[in-house]
Amino acid sequence: MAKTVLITGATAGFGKAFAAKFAANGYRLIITGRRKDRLQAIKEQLSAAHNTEILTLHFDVQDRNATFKAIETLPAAWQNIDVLINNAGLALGRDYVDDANLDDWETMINTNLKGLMYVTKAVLPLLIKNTKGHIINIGSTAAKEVYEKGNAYCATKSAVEAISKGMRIDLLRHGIKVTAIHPGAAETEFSTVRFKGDESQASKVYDGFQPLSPEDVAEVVFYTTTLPQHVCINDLVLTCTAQANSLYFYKQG
Ligand code: NDP
Ligand code: 8X3
Repeated sequence: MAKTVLITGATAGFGKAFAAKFAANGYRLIITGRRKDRLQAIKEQLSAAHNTEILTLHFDVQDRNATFKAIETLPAAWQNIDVLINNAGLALGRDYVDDANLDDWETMINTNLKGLMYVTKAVLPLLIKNTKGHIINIGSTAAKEVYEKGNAYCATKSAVEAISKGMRIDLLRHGIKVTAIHPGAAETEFSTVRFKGDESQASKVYDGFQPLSPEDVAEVVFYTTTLPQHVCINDLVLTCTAQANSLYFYKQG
C-alpha cells in the first residue's frame, strides 16, 4: 500500500516542493495551508501528473482548535500517516530587538513553535497506533547561529531544534523517528513574507550568490525518509555552497 505524508505549509516554497517530490515517488499526500485555492490547484496539478491520491486540509496552525479538528476528523482512509513534515513557518521583519514589532514576534512564536507542536500533538496518536512513523521538523541555520536582527525568528528556530530533541527522546519507546532539517538561504516566498510584500528588499537577500532552491531541500528531506527503519538522521544542516552558516556568505558582484 502507498505510504502517506502530511505536509504543513504546502501552498508555497519548500512545502510545495516536498509535495511534488513525495507525489513523484508514489506517496499519497495530505497537503495543508491557509490558502485553499492554492491547495486545490496543487492537488489538481500533482494528481494529474502522478496519478496519486491527495487530500487538502486548510487551517491556520496557530489556531489550536482548528488544527485538532482538521486532524481528528480525517477520513478513516487517511488516518494511516507514515511521515509528518512540520514545515509551515515564517519570519516577519528584520529589526533590532528594541525596534521589533511585538505582533510579529507573537505570530512567529505562534506559527513556528506552537503551531508545530499543535500539529505534532494532533497527529501523534495516529503514528503511535502504528508503532512507527517519521516526524520531520523544518528548522533553519537560524537555529544554529543567531544573526543581527534575527532575534525572535532565530529563537523560534532554536526552539524547533530543542523540541525535536525532546520528541526524539520521548518517542523512542514508540519507534518513531524525529529528524530536524536546517536549511540555509533558499529562494521561496520567505523573504517576501518577511519584508511584508517589499519585493525589492526580498530579492536583495539573494543578490550575488546562488541560494538553495526548494527542490534542493526536497531532495534532502525525501532522502531522510528512504533509510531503513533502524536508521534515523537526527539533525541535518544544508546550505548552498556560497553559505557557510547563518553569518558567512560569499557574495559576488
Ligand atoms: P514560504 O513563505 O514560501 O512558505 C511558507 C508556507 O508556510 C506556506 O505554504 C504558508 O501557507 C505556510 N504557513 C505560514 N504560516 C502558516 C500558518 N499560520 N498556518 C498554516 N500554514 C502557514 O516559505 P518557505 O517555504 O521558505 O518556508 C518553509 C519553512 O522553511 C518555514 O518554517 C521557514 O522558516 C523555513 N526555512 C526557510 C528558509 C528559506 O530561506 N526560505 C531557510 C530555512 C528554513 P499559507 O500562507 O497558505 O498558510
Ligand atoms: C531562513 C534563513 O537566513 O533568513 O530560515 O534565517 S535565514
